[in-house]
Amino acid sequence: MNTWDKRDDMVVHGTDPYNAEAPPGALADQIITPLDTFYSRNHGPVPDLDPGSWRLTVDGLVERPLTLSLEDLRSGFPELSLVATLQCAGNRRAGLVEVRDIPGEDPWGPGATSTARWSGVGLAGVLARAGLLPEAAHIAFAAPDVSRLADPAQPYGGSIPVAKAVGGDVLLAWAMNDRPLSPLHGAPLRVVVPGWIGARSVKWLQRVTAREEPSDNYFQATAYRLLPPEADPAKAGPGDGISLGPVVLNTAILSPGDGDRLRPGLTRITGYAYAGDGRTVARVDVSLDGGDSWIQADLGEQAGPWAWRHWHTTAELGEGETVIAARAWDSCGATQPDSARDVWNPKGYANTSWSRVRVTCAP
Ligand code: MTE
Ligand code: MO
Repeated sequence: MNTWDKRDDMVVHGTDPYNAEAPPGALADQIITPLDTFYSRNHGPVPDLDPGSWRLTVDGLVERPLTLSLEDLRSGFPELSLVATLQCAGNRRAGLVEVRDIPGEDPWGPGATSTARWSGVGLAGVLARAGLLPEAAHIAFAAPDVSRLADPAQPYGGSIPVAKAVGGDVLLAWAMNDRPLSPLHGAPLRVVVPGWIGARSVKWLQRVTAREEPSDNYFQATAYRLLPPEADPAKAGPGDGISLGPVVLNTAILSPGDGDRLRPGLTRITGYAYAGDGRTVARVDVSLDGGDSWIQADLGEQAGPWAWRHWHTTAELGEGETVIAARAWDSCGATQPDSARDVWNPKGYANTSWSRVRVTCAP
């Protein structure tokens, strides 16, 4: 265990701020990710907030602005729990970096996604108590942590449309896997926006503001946007590119690992797939011949509408090198592009191309 109570074999992309993911095999075969294995993505130092004096402000386009303590939230609203996957928009960026370098962004593997059972209160109930005015179209979240990697330094925040905020199972969570939320994961209270990119699940939540427009926070207006391939991200300003919201269908092979040396013969192949808001994983295909032919994987349990789905199959691997590829299909019939070239973008978000691992079999 290290400072943040994470397993010792975490792939650490940075310590200040702390950014780390579990090795792929550690995510295999379990729907709920243990706390010590759950990835963490931070843009600034982790704030140390005193839960006793902490308050949540609810303001903006509401009839009754609110100031709520943790106790007010616990006693004033029903406690809700749900299993939800968080997926960083930068998950699998390493595959994009292989196409063309992405300076200034960490090369995350397939572990920038994890699943927890979250408990807290529904955002919808809190907004109902405040009384949303008819002009309210977006709900903005603000936190105290400041990113010094942006120039000038930027506080963290983001927003979601009102329809998702009131109808999308959005939680204000104080517990993760039935344990009090840790400082690293957003204590005392964080947003969990199921089915949306992790960036919208704002940690260390201090303010919820109803607005006509999306948040003008840097991380909503400028970062987490998909720019065209030729754009210079250093010159991108507020509103440029496509704002990322609902997660795009994705999958990753978790076992065997890339570069593994195996014995020839029947080999178990496992992974996860995740479809994001409004869709479910309908099918996962695995290929050993570059996509000329496909085996349908067995899908594991669907733990509610907001959880990833694990899958597995067995395939006969011959001697020598094999590239195993996997692609998922969602309930809309959409699937994933073959190549990372097809989706390369200057900030390295949403690498949804086929997952591939290269293994070598020798007797
Ligand atoms: N909230 C704050 N206040 N500061 C942050 O840096 N990172 C976001 C989101 N919420 C972030 C934040 C991003 S990009 C992701 S992917 C998730 O938190 C990661 O949550 P985790 O660290 O609990 O895994
Ligand atoms: Mo993220």
